[in-house]
Amino acid sequence: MIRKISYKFGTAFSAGEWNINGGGSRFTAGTRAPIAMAKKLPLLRKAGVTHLEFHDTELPPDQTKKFRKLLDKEGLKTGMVTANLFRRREFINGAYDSPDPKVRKMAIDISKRYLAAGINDLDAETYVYWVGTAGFDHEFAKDHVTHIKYIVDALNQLVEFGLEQFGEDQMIPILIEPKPNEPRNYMYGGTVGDALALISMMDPKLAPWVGINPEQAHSTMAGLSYSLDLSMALAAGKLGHIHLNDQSRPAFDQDYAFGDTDPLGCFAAVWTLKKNNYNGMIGIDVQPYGTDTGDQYAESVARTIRNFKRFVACCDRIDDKKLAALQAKSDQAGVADLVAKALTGARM
Ligand code: GLT
Ligand code: MN
Repeated sequence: MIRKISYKFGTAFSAGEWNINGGGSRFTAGTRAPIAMAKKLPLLRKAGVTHLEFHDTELPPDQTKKFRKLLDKEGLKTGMVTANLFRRREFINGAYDSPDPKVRKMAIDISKRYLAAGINDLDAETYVYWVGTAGFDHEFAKDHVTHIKYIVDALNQLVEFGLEQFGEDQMIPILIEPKPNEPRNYMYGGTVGDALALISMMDPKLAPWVGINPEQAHSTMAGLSYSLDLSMALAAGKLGHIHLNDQSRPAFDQDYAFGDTDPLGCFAAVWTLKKNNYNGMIGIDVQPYGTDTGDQYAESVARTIRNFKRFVACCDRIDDKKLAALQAKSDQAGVADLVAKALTGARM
C-alpha cells in the first residue's frame, strides 16, 4: 500500500458526507429533514472534520470539478472517494463479482471513472472498495472460487488503469473495506484477513497499491477484535485508512459514534494506532441516532472526534514502561488494572 502523504497523529479527521442525513431505515421513518450536500459542509467543518468522503452517486463525476470550489471555499479537503457498488439495481447480486460479465464491466468502469475524478478534481487521498453486495445470500448462488477471482481481477484492472493514467507519483492507494454480512448473508472480503488474502492473490506488481480500510463496526459484526484487525493490517504494511465508529456486538450494522458503546475496544484501537505510529487520516463512519434532532445532524461526528481525543488522553495516562514490564511477565491481571486506571482516570 503506497502512501505519500502522512499526518501528525490525530490532526486530520475525515468523515463520509453520508454521515449527515435525515435518518430512517427499513423499519423507521426519517426524523430530520433531508439535507443538501452543500449544507453539510459547514456542519461537518464545525464538528471538527478536515476531510470529506464521497460516493459517485451523491457527488457524480461530472460534478466533482465544480464541487471542488465549494470545498475549497469551506476550507475542506477530500479524504476518500468510492464508487457506489451496492445501491444500483444492477449490483443486486454483486458488482466486481456479479455472474453477468456486463455488470462486472460496469462496476469496473464506474470505479475507474471515479478514481480518475477523485485524483483529477478532488485531490482525494485514498480510494475505497467497500465490498457492498459482493457475496451471496444462498450458499449455492455462486461458485465462490470463480467469483473471488473476479474480485482479484477487478482490483488488478483498477490499479493498472490508475498507474497507466496517472503514474506512480499521482496514483493513490486503493483500499478494501471488509464487512462480513449485510446487505448479503455472507460477503467476499468479509474480514481484514480475507481482504489481505485477496491482495495476496493479486499481480505482485500491482498489489503494493492495495491496502485495507478496517471499520470498527464491521470487525465487531464478525465477532472480531478491532484492535487486532488494525494490528493485522499494520503488521502487513497495509493500513491505508480507518473507519471509526462503534458497535456493541455481532448484530445489525450499528455505526454508533466512536466510544458510545464499547469504550475499552475504542481505547484499544486508539492505543494500537498511536503505538504503531499510524500516520493516515482518522476516518469516521457514523450515523446519527434516530432521536437526534434537526440541531444534531453532526452530533455523532462531533462526539466521535471528542471521544477520539479523550482516548488519546487515556493513552497518555498509560506508563508505557510499566505496561511493557507487565506484558513481559505475562501479568494480565496487572495489565487489566493498569488499563482500567487509565480508562477511568480514577486515582485508586
Ligand atoms: C456504507 C457502508 C460504509 C462504507 C461506505 C463506503 S457506504 O454506508 O456502511 O461502511 O464505508 O461505500
Ligand atoms: Mn465504512
